[in-house]
Amino acid sequence: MISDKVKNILNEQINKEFYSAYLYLAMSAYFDDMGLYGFANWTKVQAREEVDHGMIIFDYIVDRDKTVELKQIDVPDTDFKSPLQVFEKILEHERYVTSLIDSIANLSMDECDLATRNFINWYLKEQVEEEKNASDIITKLKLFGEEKASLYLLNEELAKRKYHKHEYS
Ligand code: OFO
Repeated sequence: MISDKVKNILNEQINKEFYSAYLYLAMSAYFDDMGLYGFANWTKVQAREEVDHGMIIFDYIVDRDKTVELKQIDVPDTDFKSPLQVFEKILEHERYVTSLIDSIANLSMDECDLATRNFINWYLKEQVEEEKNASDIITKLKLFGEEKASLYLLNEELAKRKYHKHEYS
């Protein structure tokens, strides 16, 4: 049985995941404008994964016989200055999302909701990967710099990322 408190925080998280999708789409458009199509691809694939994250919570609320409440999605920040600054924003954002997931885990324990506590483990693992992905790219951007030749090579690498539907397991 999900309490109203847990239902509310899960509904909030659907909104945050869709906001994440918006944010990554805004970044993708920025990279596209710069002609960095590989960076644009990477962030667009990430946006699709964020939609999957939101939908997994959507389905969980429905499966638990509770009401999904869709809220207004904020306009994403579009103050982008360079590829490095964008990836620093990504890391900062993903750390924030990790803190939200931690709050869901803590609340589900407080509410003795072990099913939700177990459900949210998938997101805890996912966040470790999300933070690592951003921080690995930051390391490369710092190591090789943002000169044209380095950006060209990283752009080629990021162009290879393919979308795979994220499913709860
Ligand atoms: Fe859904 O993990 Fe990123 O934000």
